[in-house]
Amino acid sequence: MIRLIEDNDPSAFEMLKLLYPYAGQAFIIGITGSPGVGKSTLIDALITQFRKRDMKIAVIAVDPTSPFSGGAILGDRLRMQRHATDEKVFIRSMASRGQKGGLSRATKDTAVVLSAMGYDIIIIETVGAGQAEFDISFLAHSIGIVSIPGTGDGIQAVKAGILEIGDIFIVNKSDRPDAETSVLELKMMLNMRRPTTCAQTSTLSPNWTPRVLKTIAQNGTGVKELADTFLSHFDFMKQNGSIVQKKIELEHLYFNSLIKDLTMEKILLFIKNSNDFKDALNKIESGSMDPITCAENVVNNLKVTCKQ
Ligand SMILES: Nc1nc2c(ncn2[C@@H]2O[C@H](COP(=O)(O)OP(=O)(O)OP(=O)(O)O)[C@@H](O)[C@H]2O)c(=O)[nH]1
Ligand SMILES: [Mg+2]
Repeated sequence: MIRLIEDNDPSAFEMLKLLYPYAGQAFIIGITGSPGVGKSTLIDALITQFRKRDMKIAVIAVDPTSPFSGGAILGDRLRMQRHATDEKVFIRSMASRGQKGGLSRATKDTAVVLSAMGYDIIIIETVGAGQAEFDISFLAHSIGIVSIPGTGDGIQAVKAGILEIGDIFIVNKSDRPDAETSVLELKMMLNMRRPTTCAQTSTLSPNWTPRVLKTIAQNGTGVKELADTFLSHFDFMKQNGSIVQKKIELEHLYFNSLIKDLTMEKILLFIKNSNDFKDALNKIESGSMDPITCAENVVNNLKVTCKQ
């Protein structure tokens, strides 16, 4: 099913419609941070913690940065290898391969499949956040931002708007010096963060105070607390009802991205079947008009009528 999604197979669309009513129970966690901060190692350790609670875990490792990212993806798989034989753990990597609607849609569709399959927790690993191409806050219920000590990541986070979307901030590699300074720095910046309400396009639940935790992913230090904190964030959202709001918000975003994709597909098909388009191709081929003017003419001549 996931392969069909990746291959833009039309049958995937039909199957997603059937699966959709069964999706929606899973808790979706986004783990994001700069390259190499230890996200995959941390997820590997988190899987161990969630498995102790007998939960079924799925991981989608997303690499939006490059279509030639075989290496990074291999790294992600390798770090989580020890769970490969556990039938209640599923790990999948996704790279940009020109999916319809981009990687966000493909990842969302994959999360629908995994949720319908009864995975309790779906973890999405992604490099960076707040990027135009892939925004984790469109997909996850709870977001963990991973940084490491002494890299000035905190300042970067403010610049990238990451502070606004994080629910849990993780200072990994805290076996390195200055971990405590990074924790304090993050806490200070979070104190200055503007309060956000659920109605805004943010993953912040009302009144949830973002947590800052230290971990050493390599030996599992602090990861039990991290797993507990993610689960308590989920409980918190369930108890105050904000999870319902959050899910509606995410559904709207999914709906909007579908509208965008389907509209684009329909219009492109219409254009490609038009005489204007064929004429323009001939003009480009004969060299009588440049492609820029041709494209402009085709689109300017477009008349869209909607059935009311
Ligand atoms: N010292 C130390 N090293 C760590 C820790 N956690 C991870 N590492 C190491 O950091 C390196 C990168 O770890 P990954 O888990 O691949 O990091 P990542 O963020 O998933 O990397 P990308 O997916 O490539 O962005 C590996 O060599 C890990 O062994 C830690 O807590 N302390
Ligand atoms: Mg990784």
